[in-house]
Amino acid sequence: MRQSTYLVPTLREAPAEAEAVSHKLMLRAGFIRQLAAGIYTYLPLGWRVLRKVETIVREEMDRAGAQEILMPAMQPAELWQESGRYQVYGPELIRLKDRHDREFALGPTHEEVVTTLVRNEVRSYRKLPINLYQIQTKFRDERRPRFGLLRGREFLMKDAYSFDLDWEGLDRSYWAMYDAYNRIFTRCCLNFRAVEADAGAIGGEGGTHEFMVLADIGEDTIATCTNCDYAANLEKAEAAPGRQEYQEVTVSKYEKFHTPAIRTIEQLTESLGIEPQQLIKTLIYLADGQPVAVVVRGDHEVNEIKVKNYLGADHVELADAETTQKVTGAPVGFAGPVGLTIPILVDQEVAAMLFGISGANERDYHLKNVRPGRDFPLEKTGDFRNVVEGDRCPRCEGTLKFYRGIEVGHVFKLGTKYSEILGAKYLDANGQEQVMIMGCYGIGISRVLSAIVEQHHDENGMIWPLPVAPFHVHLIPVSVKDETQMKLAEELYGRLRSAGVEVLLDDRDERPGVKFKDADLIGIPIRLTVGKGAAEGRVEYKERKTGKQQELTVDDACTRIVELVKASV
Ligand code: 9G3
Repeated sequence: MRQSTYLVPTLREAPAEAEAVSHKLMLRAGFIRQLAAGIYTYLPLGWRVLRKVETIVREEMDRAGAQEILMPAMQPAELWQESGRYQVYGPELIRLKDRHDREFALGPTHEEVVTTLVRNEVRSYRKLPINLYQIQTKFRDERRPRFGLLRGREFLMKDAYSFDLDWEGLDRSYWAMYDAYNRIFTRCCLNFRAVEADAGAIGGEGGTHEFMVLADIGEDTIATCTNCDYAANLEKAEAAPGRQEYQEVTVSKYEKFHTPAIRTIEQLTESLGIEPQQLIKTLIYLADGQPVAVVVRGDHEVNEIKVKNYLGADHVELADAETTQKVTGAPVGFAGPVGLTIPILVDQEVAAMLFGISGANERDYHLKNVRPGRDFPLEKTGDFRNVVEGDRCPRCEGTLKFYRGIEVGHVFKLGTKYSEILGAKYLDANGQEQVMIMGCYGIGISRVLSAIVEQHHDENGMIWPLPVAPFHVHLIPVSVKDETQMKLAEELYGRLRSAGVEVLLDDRDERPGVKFKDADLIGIPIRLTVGKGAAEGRVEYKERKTGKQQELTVDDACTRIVELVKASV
C-alpha cells in the first residue's frame, strides 16, 4: 500500500479525554476515530489488525471443530421474554421498535437466538454435540464507556455456543474451547492468565474461566499463586483459612466501653492502640431487599459476589444509613454482631478469632472480649471476604499476588439454564426426550486490539507483533525526489509483495523526521529505509521492538524478511 494515498491521519497529541495508553496511541496513529461515546470507526490500519485477530480466532475455532454462522443483531423481544431476561436487563439492553411497532433488542449476546435455532433444527442425539460460533457486532449501552475499544457500546465479539448430550460432553466441549483460547491468545502474543471466575448474571451451573491480559489499565483484579498455577478473579479468589488460635484461655464476658464519635476502623485502632485484625467489622446489606449482617475481620473487606452466591440472591447491596440504624439500633460505625435479630453471615477468619472488639449496636459504644460462637451465632460461617495479597494459596503453601487484568475471553458452563426454559431438547437412543447441556464462550475481538497495544508499546508508539501487525514492513525512501532511492524502493516494494510480504510504502513527500516519527507511532515491526546506500544496493533494516538496525544488501534484507514472515503465521 502507498501511504501517500492511504487514510492514516496521525496526530501529534491524543485528545485530553483519552486516558488509556492504547486509546491515545490508536487515535494518534490513525487506527480508530470515535463517532460517539463508545462507538468507533476502524480506519484502514485498525481494520487490518482487527481482521488479523479475527483470522486467528477463526482458524482456532475451526480447528476445534466449531461451525461458523452469523446471527442477526436485531432480536425479537419475545425471545428475551421467553427466557425471562427482558426484565432482568435495564438500560444496558438497547431496545427499538420496527415499523409495525414490534419490539426488538440489539443483541448484546445470543444465548436466546442460538438456543431457539438449535431447538428448531436439531432433534436427534446423532446431531450432537455441536458448537456454533459467530464473529459479530454486539450492542451494550454501557453507562460509562471508556478507554477506547476496551469498553465500547458497540464492539466485535466472537461468541460460541456448545450443545451436548450430557455433562461429560459439556466438559469435553468446555476444555476444547479453553485450549483453543490458550492457542488464540498465545498467537496474539499476549501475556495472559486463565483465571477461575464467577458466572455472574449469566448463571448456569459449574465453573467459568476468564482469560485475563495482565495490564495496569485492566478493570479486573486477579489473584495468582506465587508457587502453583492457581489463579482467580478477586470476585472468586479464596485463601487457605488462617490457623485457628487454639490457646485454651477463658475469655471473660464481653463488656461495653464508651467510644464517643469513634466510627471508623482507623479511628478505633488509633484510639485503642490495637491492630485491625482484632476488630470484628459488621456491615448491613440488603439481599433482595432483606437485611442481613455480614461480619468480617477489621482488616478485610466484604466480597459481595460471595455473599450473593451464598444466599442465592439476585441482588445484594449495602444498606443505607437509615436501614442500618433501624436494624441495629445504632448509626453506621457502631454495628456489631451481638444481639442482632437479622441473619448473620460470619467470615471464617472471624469464626477463628478467640475474641475481638465490635460495635455495641449503640451510638458511641463498642464491646470488647466479644467471643464468636459464645456471643453471636456461627451457623452461617463461610468465605465472605476479598482475599488480600500475601494470603496463603488455597491449593498449596504459596502466597497470593495481585495483578490488574483486561478480560479478553470468558468461557462458561451454562448447563440447562437456556435449553430448559427455551425447550432445546433431543431424542436419545431410546427415543426419550432429554434437555441439551450448553456452554458459551466469548472473546472480545476489538478489546484484544487494545490489550495488544497495552502490552506492546513504548514512548514512541505502538509495537505490533508480526502475527497481528497491520503490515509486515514499513518501507521508507528518505527522499521521494531522489530517483535512485525511489527506483530501489519500488523494486523492493514489488519483490517483497510478490513474496507474500505486506508492505506499507511511505512515498509521501515529507521530511525524513516526520516519516520516522510516524513509523514509530504506527509500530509496524520491520522498517526498511532506502537512503544513501541505495546507489550500492544497500538498505537499512530496523526492528521496531528492539531498535536494532543494520545495513543489508537488498537480497539479504528480502531473504530475512520473507523468513520472518513465514515463521510468524
Ligand atoms: C444483556 C446485556 C449485557 C450482557 C448480557 C445480557 C453480559 C449478558 C453475559 C454474557 C455471557 C456470554 C456468550 C458469549 C460469552 C459471554 N452482558 N452478559 O448475558 F442483555 Cl445488555 O454475554 N454470552
